[in-house]
Amino acid sequence: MKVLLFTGILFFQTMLIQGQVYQTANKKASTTTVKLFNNLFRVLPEGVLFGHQDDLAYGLGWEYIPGKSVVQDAVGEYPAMYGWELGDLELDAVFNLDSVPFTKMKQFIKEGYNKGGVITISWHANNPITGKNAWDISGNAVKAIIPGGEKHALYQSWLDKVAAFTLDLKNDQGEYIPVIFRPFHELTGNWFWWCQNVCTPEEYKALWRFTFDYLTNTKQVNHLLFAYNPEKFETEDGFMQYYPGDDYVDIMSFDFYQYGDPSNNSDFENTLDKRLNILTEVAKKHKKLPALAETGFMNIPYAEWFTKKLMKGIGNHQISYCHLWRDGGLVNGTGKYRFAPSQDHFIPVGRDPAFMDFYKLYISNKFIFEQKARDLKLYQ
Ligand code: BMA
Repeated sequence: MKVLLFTGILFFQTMLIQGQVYQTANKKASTTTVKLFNNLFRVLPEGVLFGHQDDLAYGLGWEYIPGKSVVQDAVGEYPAMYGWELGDLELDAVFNLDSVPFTKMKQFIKEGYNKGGVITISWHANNPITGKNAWDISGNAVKAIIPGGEKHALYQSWLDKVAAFTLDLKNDQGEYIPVIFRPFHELTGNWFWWCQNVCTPEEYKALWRFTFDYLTNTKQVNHLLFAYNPEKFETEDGFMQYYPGDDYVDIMSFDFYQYGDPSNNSDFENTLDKRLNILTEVAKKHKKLPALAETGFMNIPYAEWFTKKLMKGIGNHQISYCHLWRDGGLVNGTGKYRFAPSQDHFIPVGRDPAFMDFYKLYISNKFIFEQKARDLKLYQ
C-alpha cells in the first residue's frame, strides 16, 4: 500500500514538474494508461508517431513471418504505432475480417508494446440487424443496439467479446497493455451502419456512451483510451456534431486519404492542413490529443506522395500520430494493394518507386519510429 502510495505521489509530482496533468476520460484508467496519455502530450513537440495497420502480420506476398514488418522492410526500423482490427470478433470468429487470427493479433500487440510502440484498435463490426458487414447501411442499426433497442442484448454480448479480447492483453509484468480504441470511425461518411446518414447525433452519442460505460464500468476494462474519429468535416461544428462529450473521449482524430491525381493540384495538402488547423485547435480547447488516425494513397501512384503531399499537409502541426492504412497482401486472396512502399516481388520494377520518398520522410526528423518511441519511454 505504502509503495503504491509512493509511486502514485512520484508519478503525480513528475506530471506536475512537466506542467499540465491530463485527465483520461475513464477516471479509473490504469496507471500505465494514464502515463501513456500524459506522455503522448509531453512528446507532442518531439514529432509525430508513425503507425501502420497490420504491420507485423503481413505485406505484399508474405504473411506471419516472425519479426518481419512492412515498415522495417522499407526503412530498417519498426514503426512507433501498430494498428489492429477487431471486425468479426463479435461473431466468435477465429480470424478477423482481413483474415488475421485473433490469437496471433494478441501476440503482435504484445510484440509492438514490447518494442515501446503504441497500440491502436479499430472495429469494423458487422451490421447487428442484417448480419451483413460494416458497410451494410440498411436498417436503423444504431437505434437498435442502444439501450431500449431490440438488438441491445446482442450488442452487449459483442462488447463482452471485445472486453474479453482486451483483458487478454497483458505485458510480461501482468499489467494490461494500453490500447487506443477507435470504434465507429468515419462517422461523417455514408458507408458504415453508424454513419451520419443512418443515425442521428443523439443515437450515435448514446451508442458511444453506452459502449464506454459498459466497457469501463460493467467489464472493468480500464486500459483503453477512446478515439473519436470523423472523416470529412469543414468546420469545428462539423467535427463536433457527433462528439459524445469530454468525459467519453481521449483522442480527437480524423481519417483522410488521397484520391485522384495529385500531380496537378494541391487539394490534398491544403485540405489536410485546413482540417489539422481545426483539429488541433479543438483538441487544445478540450484537452484531448489530436491525431491523424488513417491516411494513405492506395498503391502510391505518385512517387513523391509522402513528402510532397502527406508531410506538406502535416507541416508544423503538432499531432500525436499519423497512421498509414494496411497493405492488402495475399492474406485475403484478392485485391493486392499497398499503402506503405514495398520491396516485394509483386512490384515489377523491383523497388517501389515511392521507396526513396518514404525514406526521406523517415529521416526528416518530423516523425517518430521505434527507436525514438522507445527512448521517449511512453509507458513510464
Ligand atoms: C478497409 C479496407 C478493408 C478492410 C477494412 C478493415 O478500409 O482495408 O479491406 O477489411 O479496412 O481493416
